[in-house]
Amino acid sequence: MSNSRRLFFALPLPAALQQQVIHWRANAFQPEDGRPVAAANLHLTLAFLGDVSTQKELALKTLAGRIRQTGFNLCLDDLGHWPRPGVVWLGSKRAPRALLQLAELLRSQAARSGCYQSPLPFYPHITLLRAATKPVAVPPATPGWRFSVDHFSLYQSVIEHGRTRYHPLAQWPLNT
Ligand code: 3AM
Repeated sequence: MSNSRRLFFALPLPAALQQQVIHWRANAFQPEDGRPVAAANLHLTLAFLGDVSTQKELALKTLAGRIRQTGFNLCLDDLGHWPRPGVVWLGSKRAPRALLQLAELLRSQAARSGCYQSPLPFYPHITLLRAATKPVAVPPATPGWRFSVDHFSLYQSVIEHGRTRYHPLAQWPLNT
């Protein structure tokens, strides 16, 4: 599809936290466990949109700009492995209600705009390793990082020199 971009809404991780996570990850996993996601690509997907036309992108941005949702603190105190998609992830034992509401809103706006949404339940997570299809010894705990979420972003997913890169296109504040 020409004039379309592969897009998704996500929560970015603060740059300092991205660095802390990759340094911890280097010790917490073995090289054969999976392919590490680049520090700058660490994010929490809220809604995957797929290939979106310029016109639909504009409409989705307008809808995103109308969202009035409170910010929240996110505690990254959970870890897991999904062998089927081959993902090792970082998450929250108790996802904040505001996070779930924000994702639900973005996903329903996307669905109403014709972006296919997976029927699988939304499980908020940050992908740490991909291609993790073999058993992985998941550490018993994370350092328990916490950060304050005060905006969400729209990203474009592109392949550059054979590597996936996520470019932030726009961001919207969450109410304090
Ligand atoms: O970082 P995670 O894994 O949570 O897995 C892709 C990534 O999320 C997901 O969108 C995010 C940015 O690429 N993704 C890719 N293709 C997808 C699809 N067809 C998808 N999510 C749902 N359906």
